[in-house]
Amino acid sequence: MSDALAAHGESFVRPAMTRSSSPSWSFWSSGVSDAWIQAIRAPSPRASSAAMAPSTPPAPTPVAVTQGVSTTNPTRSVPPRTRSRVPSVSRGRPHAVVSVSAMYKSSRNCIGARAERVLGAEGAILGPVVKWGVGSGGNGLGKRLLRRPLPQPPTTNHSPPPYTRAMRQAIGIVAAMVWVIAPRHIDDRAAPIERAAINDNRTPAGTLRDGVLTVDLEVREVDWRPDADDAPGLVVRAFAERGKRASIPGPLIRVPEGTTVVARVTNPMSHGTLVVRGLSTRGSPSVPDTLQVAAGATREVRFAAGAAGTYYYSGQILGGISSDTLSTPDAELHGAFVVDARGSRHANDRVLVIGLWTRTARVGGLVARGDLLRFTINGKSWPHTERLTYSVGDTVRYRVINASIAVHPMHLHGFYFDVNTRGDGTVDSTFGGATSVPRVVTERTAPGRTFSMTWIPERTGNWLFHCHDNFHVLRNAPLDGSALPPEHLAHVTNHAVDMMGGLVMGIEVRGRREGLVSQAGESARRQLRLVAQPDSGGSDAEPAYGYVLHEGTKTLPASAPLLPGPTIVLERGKPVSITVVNHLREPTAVHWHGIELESYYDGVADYSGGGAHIAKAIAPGDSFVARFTPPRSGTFMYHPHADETRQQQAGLSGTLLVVDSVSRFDPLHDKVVLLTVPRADANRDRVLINGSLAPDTLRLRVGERYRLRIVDVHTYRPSMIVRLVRDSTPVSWRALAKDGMDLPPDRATVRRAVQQLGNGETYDFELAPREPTELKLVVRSAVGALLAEMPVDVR
Ligand SMILES: [Cu+2]
Repeated sequence: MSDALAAHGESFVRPAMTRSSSPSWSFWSSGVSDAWIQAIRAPSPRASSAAMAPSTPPAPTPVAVTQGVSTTNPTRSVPPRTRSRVPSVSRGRPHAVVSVSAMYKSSRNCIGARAERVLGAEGAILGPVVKWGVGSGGNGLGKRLLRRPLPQPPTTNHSPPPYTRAMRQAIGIVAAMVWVIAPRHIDDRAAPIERAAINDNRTPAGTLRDGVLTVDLEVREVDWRPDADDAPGLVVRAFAERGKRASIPGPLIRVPEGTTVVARVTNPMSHGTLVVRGLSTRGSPSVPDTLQVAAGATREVRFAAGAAGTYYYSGQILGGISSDTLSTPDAELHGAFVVDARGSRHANDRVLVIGLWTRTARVGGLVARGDLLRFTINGKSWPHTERLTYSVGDTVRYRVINASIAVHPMHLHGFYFDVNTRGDGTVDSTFGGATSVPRVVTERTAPGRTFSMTWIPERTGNWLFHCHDNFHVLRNAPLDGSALPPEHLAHVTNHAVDMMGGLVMGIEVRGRREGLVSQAGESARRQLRLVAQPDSGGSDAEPAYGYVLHEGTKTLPASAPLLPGPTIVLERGKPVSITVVNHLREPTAVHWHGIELESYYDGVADYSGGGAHIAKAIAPGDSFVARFTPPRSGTFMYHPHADETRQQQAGLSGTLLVVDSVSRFDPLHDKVVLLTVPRADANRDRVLINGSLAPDTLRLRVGERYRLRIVDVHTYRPSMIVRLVRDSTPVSWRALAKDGMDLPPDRATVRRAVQQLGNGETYDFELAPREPTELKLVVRSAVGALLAEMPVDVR
């Protein structure tokens, strides 16, 4: 990982600091309506002029001419139906000049570049939005944003500021004028709105003829249902092919290498310039990237598709009118753009676009269940994401596009995958040829980045591909703003469905059953017992739990506090039975992260297994026997996959080591660095190393070789950076393994001791100190905040 990447997010303003300075944050988080927000805001000159703007589409204003772009006749390009969506006066209410959305959008301007710097900090959901809290969005989407209104605020004990009356009078006059000029605009809001199609990115848009793809795109307001089709939805803007339904994500542009693309883009909005990025030759960072389309105009762009790879295009409406402020109506204005190398396509090549819509924002990645946001993959949130089905032995290829403004460490259960390419939306680099391909179970992807991966499902059953930032796989409040019960009071019938949400893809592998794991008889298995139990301290909201490991007469840890979780050391190729005993007052389950095992033992409560043979959550007082035979030595982890955010914070996670020989395992030379979230006050800039805020000194001897195993099971903070420093300068270490997979020689290199970590990743490094010295292992956030320190003493 380059330093540039490692440093991304440095300019991010930590929401925790801005939270208290942003009054509107608390307004929104308490569900206050637009009207009340309006009442506390000063009217802006721009807003009034906008409110009086002509209701017919204005003539296109001059825009910067991009190479190869022509402007076509705007009157021809705006169909009557769309024109009737010109925002009415009642929608273009006065609003604040200071614009969050503008902030947000300028940061999102190029998802790949600036957004990553501004917003790519660990766990950052919406720094700027939280920071500013007010602003202008687009063409009057505000009041329609939620298909059902948020709960109304109390109105009795609140006096409107004096200007409110004058504002209302002004609005009334303008509304009357518009009524005379264009009455159909007034009742526009009552018109049914187009339901967005959910785009599974299997059908390319446009017409491909003689090496030329012609595609007509336009922006529309749509009714989007990221949850169930009949659940409350949102009004957002989406791309559409003209003459077809709009979709989220937008139409897929997918062409063979060598194709010329002719894209006509229409902005039917009455106000605001549509800025589109990504519709230019890919693979060449120097090509002009921005296409600006004035309100009411259509522009055409013609370009060579460029180098094979995974890309995307995105849009935003700049300078439009909106009464909505905190929501992100342009968050779904994006679509995949794939250039296939000749002859490279195959049946299981799928494009997965990650999106994030939010109305409420939370600090530092600590998303509350009640927050109004949606993490989506191809337009849907778990459990409504598409279920992918494969046969044993298939070759499966995903192209993952992070079109959201958050970092996502994407984790595949049960199997390793090859990372074939990594891109930034403009350039896609391939691994291959002289260098080996990273083989991992977790790939961290920053905002605006893309990657492609290949894997082969070798075992049947249900599997997951999901984000390992726990806060991105939470079930959030319904989009009508109604409340979910607190997790510890949630009445759950199926953990996988009731407790998870967001960035999760369900995978079913069918075919012949492989007896890989559980064939050994019970007597041939090593017997372990892992008890999940309450620890001292804790509360319902922030409980304290821990694991105790028993083997024969041995018990780990011997006494409270039960932190860190005991390191389980298994032997490669040796069958094991781990009886997980639940002494908690709530159901749990244990996922053996990174282990290649049978689905039934994979530990996703109420999901793992296949057909009718599904592993239930382990009820209080009950137990579950996990049987597997770890096929490779490496560094792994274990953690609950039932209410995982809360249970992991409570203390339920630990390191799982697989070694060549348990009897020869030498803890004096094999050192674990386990990073977890503190039990209480998890949003403070503190991270536990081996269960402690003041970890024990790591003692090394000159002339010996050590293996350092770094395990990241933090519940959020997907961009922590660990450094091993002398004074403040990183020393060197040799990379050995990632996610339990040994690195091939070309990757097992000596390098600066700096590593960016994503949740669900493990890294092994070799240290061979040559002289006595004092070192420190330092963990910092992406924005440089000190999270943890461990002294390293070399004698
Ligand atoms: Cu994520």
